[in-house]
Amino acid sequence: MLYHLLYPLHTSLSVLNVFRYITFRTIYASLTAFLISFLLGPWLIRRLSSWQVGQYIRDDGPQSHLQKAGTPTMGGILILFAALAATLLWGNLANPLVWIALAATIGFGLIGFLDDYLMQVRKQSKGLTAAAKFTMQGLVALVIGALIYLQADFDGRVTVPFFKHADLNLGWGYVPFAALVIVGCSNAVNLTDGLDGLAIGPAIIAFGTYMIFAYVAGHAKIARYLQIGYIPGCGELAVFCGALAGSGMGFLWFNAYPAQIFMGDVGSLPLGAALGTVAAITRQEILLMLVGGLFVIEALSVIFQVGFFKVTKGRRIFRMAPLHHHFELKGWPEPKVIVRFWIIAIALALLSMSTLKLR
Ligand code: 57M
Repeated sequence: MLYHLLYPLHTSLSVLNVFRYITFRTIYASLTAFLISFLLGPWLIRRLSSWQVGQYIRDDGPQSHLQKAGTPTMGGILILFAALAATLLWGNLANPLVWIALAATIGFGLIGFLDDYLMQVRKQSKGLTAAAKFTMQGLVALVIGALIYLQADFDGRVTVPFFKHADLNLGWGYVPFAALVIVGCSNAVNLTDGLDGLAIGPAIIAFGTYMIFAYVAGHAKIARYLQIGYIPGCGELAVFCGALAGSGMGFLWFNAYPAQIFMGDVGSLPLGAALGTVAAITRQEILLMLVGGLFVIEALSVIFQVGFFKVTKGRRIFRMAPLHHHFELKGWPEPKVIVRFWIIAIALALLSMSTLKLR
C-alpha cells in the first residue's frame, strides 16, 4: 500500500524513490511484522488465556509435556495477522504472485483455524477428521497450483537442483505436483510443531532462504548471471517471505522455551503451505526438500515409524515419532533438542543456497 501511495510522489520528493526497491521494502516488511507480533503477543496471550483456549496434553507422550497443560494455543493468528498486515503495507499489490501466496496462506489458515476452533473452543477432542482436513487442504492446494500454472510466463517447468540443464517439464501435471508440495509441506511443518520453537525456528530460516531465491529469480540480471530461471514479478515474494520471517521472530519471542503460547494448526498449516507456494512460484520445489529438510526428516520419521509399526505388528524404529520425541525420550533436555534441530536447519539452508553456484 505504501508503495502505491508514496512511490508516485518521488518526482517531487526524491527520497521516496527508495520505495521502488524490493530490498528496502523487504527489510521494513520484516521489521513491521516483527513489531506487530511482538507488541500484540502479550495481549493475545492474555485474551486466549481468558477464553481458556489452553492446550490439552496427551498423556501417552513424553511426561515432561504434562506441565505444558493449559498453555494458550492458536498463536498462529498472531503470525498470520502480522505477516498479512506487513505484506499489504509494503508489497506491490498489483503483482498477482503476491495474491496467490496470500491466498494459500489465508486458505490454509482458515482450515487450521477451523480445526483449532472445534478442538479448543467447541472442545471436540479431535477437531476436524483427518479425511476432512486432507480434502480441504487438497482442494485449496489444487486451486493454488492451477493459479500458478495459469500465469503468463509459466510452462510447468520444475528446476532440478545442482543440474543446470535438467529442468523437468510436467505440463498440466504441474498442478497436482504443486498441490502435493503444498499439502506435504503444510503437514510436515504441523508434525514438527511439537516442542517450543521447534517449528517456527526452521520456518524463519526457510523463509529467509526463499526470500533470497525469490529476489534472485525475480532480478533479470542476477538470474542470468547465476543461470537460474528468470521469473518476472517473483522478486516481490521476497517482501512476503520477509514479512513471514519477521512475524515468526515476534512469535518466537513468546514461543521460546518455556513457551507462553503455541501456534496451533492455525499457525503450522499456513506456514507450511506458504513455504510450499513460494517454492512453487520460484520454481524451486525440489529444493524445498533441502531448504525445509528438517520438516522432511520429521515427516519421514513418522512415515517410517508407522510403516514399520504396521509391518512388524508393533515394533518401532524410534522410541517415539516424530523424531523430536525420540530424543526427548532418550533423555535430551527439550532446549537441547530444539537448538540442535535449528542447527541442522541452518546447515541445510546453507547447503541449499550453494545450489545457486554449484550447478
Ligand atoms: C500435531 N501436536 C503436538 C500445539 C501445536 C501420525 C502421528 C505421528 C501424528 C502426530 C500428530 O498428531 N502431530 C500433529 C502435533 C501438540 O502441539 C499442538 O499442536 C499444534 C500443532 N498442530 O501448535 O497446539 C503438543 O506438542 C507440544 N508442543 C510444545 N511446544 C510447542 O511450541 O511443547 C507444541 C508446540 C503440545 C505440546 O505438548 O500439546 C503433539 O505432539 O501432539 N502424533 C504425534 O505426534 C504423537 N506420536 C505418536 O503417536 N507416535 C507413534 C507412531 C506409531 C505414530 C509412536 O511413535 O509410537 C505424539 N504426540 C503426543 N504425545 N503429544 C505421541 C504422544
